[in-house]
Parts: sequence; structure tokens; C-alpha cells
Amino acid sequence: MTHAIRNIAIIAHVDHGKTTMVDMLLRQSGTFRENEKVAERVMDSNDIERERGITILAKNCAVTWKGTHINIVDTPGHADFGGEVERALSMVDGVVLLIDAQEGPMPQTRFVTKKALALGLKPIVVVNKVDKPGSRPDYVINAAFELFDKLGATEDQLDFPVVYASGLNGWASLTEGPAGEHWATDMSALFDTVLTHVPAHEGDPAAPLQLQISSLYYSSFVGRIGVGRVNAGTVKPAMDVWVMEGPDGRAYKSRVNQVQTFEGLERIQVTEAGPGEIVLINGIEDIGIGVTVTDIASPQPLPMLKVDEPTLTMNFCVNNSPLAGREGKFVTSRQIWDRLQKELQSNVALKVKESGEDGIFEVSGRGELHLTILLENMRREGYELAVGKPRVVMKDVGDERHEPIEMVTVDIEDQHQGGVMQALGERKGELANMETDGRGRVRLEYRIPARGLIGFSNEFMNLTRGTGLISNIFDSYEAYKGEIAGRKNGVLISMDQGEIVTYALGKLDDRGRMFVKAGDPVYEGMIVGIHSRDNDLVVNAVRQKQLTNFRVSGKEDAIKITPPIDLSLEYAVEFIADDELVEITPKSIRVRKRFLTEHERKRAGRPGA
Ligand SMILES: Nc1nc2c(ncn2[C@@H]2O[C@H](COP(=O)(O)OP(=O)(O)OP(=O)(O)O)[C@@H](O)[C@H]2O)c(=O)[nH]1
Ligand SMILES: [Mg+2]
Repeated sequence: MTHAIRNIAIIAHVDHGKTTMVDMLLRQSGTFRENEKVAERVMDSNDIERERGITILAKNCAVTWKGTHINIVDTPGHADFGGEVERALSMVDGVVLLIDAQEGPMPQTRFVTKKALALGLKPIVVVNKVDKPGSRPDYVINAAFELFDKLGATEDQLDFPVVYASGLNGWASLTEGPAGEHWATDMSALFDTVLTHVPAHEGDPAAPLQLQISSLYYSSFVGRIGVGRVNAGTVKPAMDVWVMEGPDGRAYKSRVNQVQTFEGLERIQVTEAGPGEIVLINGIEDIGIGVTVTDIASPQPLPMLKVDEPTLTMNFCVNNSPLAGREGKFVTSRQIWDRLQKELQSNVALKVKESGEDGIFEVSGRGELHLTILLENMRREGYELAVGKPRVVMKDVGDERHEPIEMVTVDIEDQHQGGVMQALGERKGELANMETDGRGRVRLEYRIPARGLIGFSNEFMNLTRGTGLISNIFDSYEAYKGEIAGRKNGVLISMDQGEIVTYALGKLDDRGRMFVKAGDPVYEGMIVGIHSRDNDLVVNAVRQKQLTNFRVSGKEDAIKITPPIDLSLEYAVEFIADDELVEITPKSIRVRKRFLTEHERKRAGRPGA
């Protein structure tokens, strides 16, 4: 059963339109029944992906075009999930590189292009969103060429095919047309370019089996599921195999249970799959990323795939606040530990360690988003816990301490340049490049300690009044750059347990911005707001108006209160200082002092305590 196959990954910077493009490829290849109701950006299938409009996990689907089976991997664009992209590239034979027709290449474009070129893949460049008013395709193609060249592309890779597209409107064209018009009626130009430019995977179906696992799924029915491309040979259900962690690593015998392939958004069971097929296999209990599933008589292991080391750690703690256990179903140390162990089954870039302190686990990942998404998933499942301030993973090189440095790119309006440059400077950022677009916007590139970026996105949004774009990507480890000042403002701390009272809020209104509203429960040591000054202040937020002299006039009751800051999980995690925690329950996000009483805080703050 040989049929024509092409395997591609869609890669790009965040938001350049990958998932929207895959939608159109699915639709226009006739994957769905007529009248079938299909959600927009259907590949972003989990709740958090849908709500935030970002892709978190690379996912496979497959379409048929002119008789050829095309496996498509939609990849995430956010830098925290760069590892996902890298692993996806290990199972494809070609890539479609999307570049926003207005923004041009961005940091993650560079990252994914570099990985693709290094693997010898020849990208198809799609100038996407050409319908946008600021679209400038010529600039984008030149910039792409320069980028390829800088990244050491071969002559062949530099000679990339270009397709112009508006994924959202469902068309792609090989030639440029007039601005504001549709340059084609459908996506066939892109489909045809894939068929002609992406090589079919060569391999002998009769050769010994060689199948590398590039990603993992988990199912409570069949356990771990490995996904990968058959490099050579044929895989069949109930087949005995070697599972090998590279040529020199651990190896053990096992047996494949089922074999599936992708068809549209579904998976179908097959009786065999040959070279070039992307398959899902189950039955191998602790199958891991990068292993080769290979022939029992003549094993052919491939080198292991590398999984990126974590750069950021957070303490996950049992919630011990006075309000603990009221809103969550799973609250014990054991339950949190078991959930984290389950996460490790498929979240390959995550690491979990016991801290030595009871009920505190050190969880490390690829960035703030990677970790907060895990937390968000946990709270939706009914978990309750507390987390500390994220900290970067340092490395000892000789007797020097090294820290991760990020490359950050901001795209802002001219008028915000001064403020943003000052803020980045204070965080030990070094300006690496600056480009104005001559239309009122400027793009700045900085190298900056990852530490300095923790808590920056809130400030950045304020500085640019929400008009700025920011993205960052890991660059290298370098010698420690010295102290960076923490949060500028102190906090308002509740002195008592009870319910927030409007009267008290009125009294506190000029002290700073609040996180709470009337009726919210509070406890001693909980942070109720940001102090407008730099010191912490213990306040009474549950104080009732004293009823000593009764007056009938309603005048005084019209208290003016500034609306509170909506405390999202990300905001809270970015906001807290070293001695503070975020309390996370299925219903609430609260921030608190680690030590709840003033007395304990004083003792902990004393030198030598
Ligand atoms: N004008 C215009 N907007 C588009 C086009 N394609 C996508 N968009 C919009 O761009 C935004 C991001 O689209 P996605 O498809 O989610 O982008 P993505 O590359 O998958 O994003 P990540 O997976 O998070 O990296 C959405 O608001 C889309 O509606 C297009 O061709 N033209
Ligand atoms: Mg996406």
C-alpha cells in the first residue's frame, strides 16, 4: 500500500497565521463534510489555546490533495515552545515558513528558520496576511533572503519558492497583485508548491524498521502514545521491536500494540505503515521522546533528539492560607505531586523535583508561559496550590555564576521609545539594534538577562498603552550581570481576616490601586493592593463605619472607589516579590505574604533569621 506522501510543518513567529492557514488547508482539501460545523482555528483544540488564541502544543493533521496524502504539523509560535517546533521538524521533509506581510521576520522567525536550515530542509516562504493595509511583500522577501543568508543557508535553500497568501481569506498566489484585492480564489497555489517542492520521503519498506518518536500524547486508556515518522521499513500492530535511546543509550525489547495514522483531524487504525508515514503507536509503556523503535533482528538506532533544558523554576506549594480548601477538590501535597507526575508523561520540557521542604516542589520549564499554562490547567481541573516568584536557572561555569540572557524585540510607537529604553536599561538590557520604519514605529532589539524580563510585560503594556509588541527568545548563558532592582512599589497588606467593606475601600482609595472589591474574603497577610509608595503598608480593609453618631444624610455613603486591578494568573506571577506567594484555586487568584503575621515577617527579615 504505497501512496504518495508529503510531510510538512508550518512554522512562524507567534501570530503570523499558522493555525488559520491550516484551517484553510483542511477546508479546501475537502476534509470536512459539506455543512459540517467546524470551529475556527480548529487545531487549537484545548480550552486555553482557544481562549488565548495561541497554539501551545504542536499538533498533526493530514489532508489529501490531488491524490497525495499531506501530513501537516501546526507548530506553536511562542518562544517558550520552541522545543515543540524543533521536535516537529524531526518528523517532516519540508517546511512552510509563514512571515507576516507587514511585520516581516521576527525573533521566532529567525529561531525556526535556523532550526529548519540546520536540518537541511528547504523552506517554502509564504508572505502571509497580504490583505493587511500595511502589507509590504517586497520588503519581507528581501528581509527573508537576508535572514537565510545570515543563517548560513546553502545556495539551494536561498533559492526558496515564494507564495503570497491571505490565510484568513483562504487564498494563495504565486504572483503579487494590486493592494486591497484578492489575488487568487483559493489555496491551490500553496498546495501545488508543496507537492512540487517538498521531497517525498525515500526509504525501503522491506528494510529493518526505523521509527523515531518526535512527540508524545497521553491517553488514560492506552497510556503513552508515541508519534513519529517511519524512516525506513514498515511498522505493524503487535510487532516486537527494540526501543533504543540512541546508539549508545539504554535499549529494551517491547511490543507495539496499535498503529494509527492521521486523516483530517482523526486518527485511523492501520495494519501497516511504511517509509514516510507519520504514525501514532501505543503499547510501549514508557516510550520517550527521541527514542528509535526499531527492528528486533537488525536494530538501526538514530541519535536521540535533544530536549531543551529548563530556564525558569517556580516553587509549587500546598496552599496553607486560611482560605485553603474552600474552592478546590485536590489540595494535598500527594495530589499535587501525582498531578505533576502525570504531566511529565507528555510535557517533555518540564522538570519536577522535591525541594526537601514538606509540600513544596520545584517545577522548572521553558518560561513563564510554559509554567502558567500548567497552573491554569491544574486550577481548571480542581487543584488548589500556591506558587512563589519565578527564578531563572543559573549555571556554574568554572567558579563563575552564569545566567540566561534573552534577546528581546520590541515594536513600539516612536513616542514610547524613551520610556521603554529607560525601563530596559534599568533591567540591564543592552541595545543591540534599532530600526525605524519611517511610519511612526520603531523596532528595538536588546540583549537582557532573563531575570530582568520577569515582571516586565505588565510594565511594557503600561508604557506603550497596549500598542507595543514584545517578544523574547533565549540567546545564551553569560556571566552574572549584577543586581537588578525589584518591584518599585510596596504593597497594601490586610491586617485582619474578614470581608472587604466598601467603607474601608473608600478610605484606602488614595493609598494605591486595589486587587480586591467589596465582599471579597481576606485574611491577615493577604495583599489587597499596590501601595503608591515603595514601602509595604499594613491596612484595615474590613473596617466598618463607626456607628457612633447616626446621620440620616446619604451623602457620605456615595464613596468613590477606583475599580480594582483584575488579578490574572500571569499578572500575579509577574507581580509578586521573593517573600510573596500567589494563591491559586479554581475560582480565585490571590496574592499574599509568605509569612502572614507582621511578627513573623519581622523575624524572617532580620539578618541571620
Ligand atoms: N489580516 C489577516 N489576519 C490574519 C490572517 N491570518 C491570520 N490572521 C489573524 O492573525 C491572528 C493569529 O492567527 P493564528 O492563526 O492564531 O496565528 P498562529 O501563527 O497560529 O499563532 P500561534 O500559534 O500563537 O503562534 C488571528 O487573529 C487571525 O485572525 C490573514 O491572512 N490576514
Ligand atoms: Mg497557532
